[in-house]
Amino acid sequence: MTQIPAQIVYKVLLIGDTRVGKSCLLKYENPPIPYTPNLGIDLSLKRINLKNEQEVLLQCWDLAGAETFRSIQYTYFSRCKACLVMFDVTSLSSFNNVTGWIKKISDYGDQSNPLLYLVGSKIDLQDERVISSERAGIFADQLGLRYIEVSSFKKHNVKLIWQLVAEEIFNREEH
Ligand SMILES: Nc1nc2c(ncn2[C@@H]2O[C@H](COP(=O)(O)OP(=O)(O)OP(=O)(O)O)[C@@H](O)[C@H]2O)c(=O)[nH]1
Ligand SMILES: [Mg+2]
Repeated sequence: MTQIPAQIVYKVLLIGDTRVGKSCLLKYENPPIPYTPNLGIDLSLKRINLKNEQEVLLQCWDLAGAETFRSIQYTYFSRCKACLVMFDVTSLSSFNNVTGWIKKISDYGDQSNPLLYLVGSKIDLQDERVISSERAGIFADQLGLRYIEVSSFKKHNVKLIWQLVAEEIFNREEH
């Protein structure tokens, strides 16, 4: 029988334009209010119990979306098992910039071939929404990404997304 190590650590990258809500998704239990921009990079650890009772640790790298910090970003793309590209459903520009973020994964990434997710944020702001679920879903399908919508404020899918990421990475790894 194959032995599974007691603790497994997976590197996960969270990217997207500034203010789309990356840090709030990572800190959904206690979102930073008022807005505090990342200055470079932030690291959060998430302990996840898989359905098979295996415990894994997600090492989540939260990259600043602001232009100023883009020169240091490329160093963080290597060896990640999953990459979440986030846009804000109320911001057309953040959606349009998703393609550029995905390009960075292929430009800066190594051969780790991470699982890719498109994450639509702030779905609590229904009246301000400019990107529909359908549009984002079709776009994600075309690029071969999984699509998931979240609201850190309403705690919608915020726990599930990390569970899903951990389960899918684990299932893809060889044990
Ligand atoms: N309505 C709503 N606002 C949100 C949600 N998540 C985050 N915000 C707000 O969006 C703004 C940006 O959130 P952050 O999580 O700091 O954004 P970020 O993507 O980490 O930004 P950078 O660190 O600059 O790259 C803040 O004012 C948050 O309060 C959400 O689910 N709903
Ligand atoms: Mg941030």
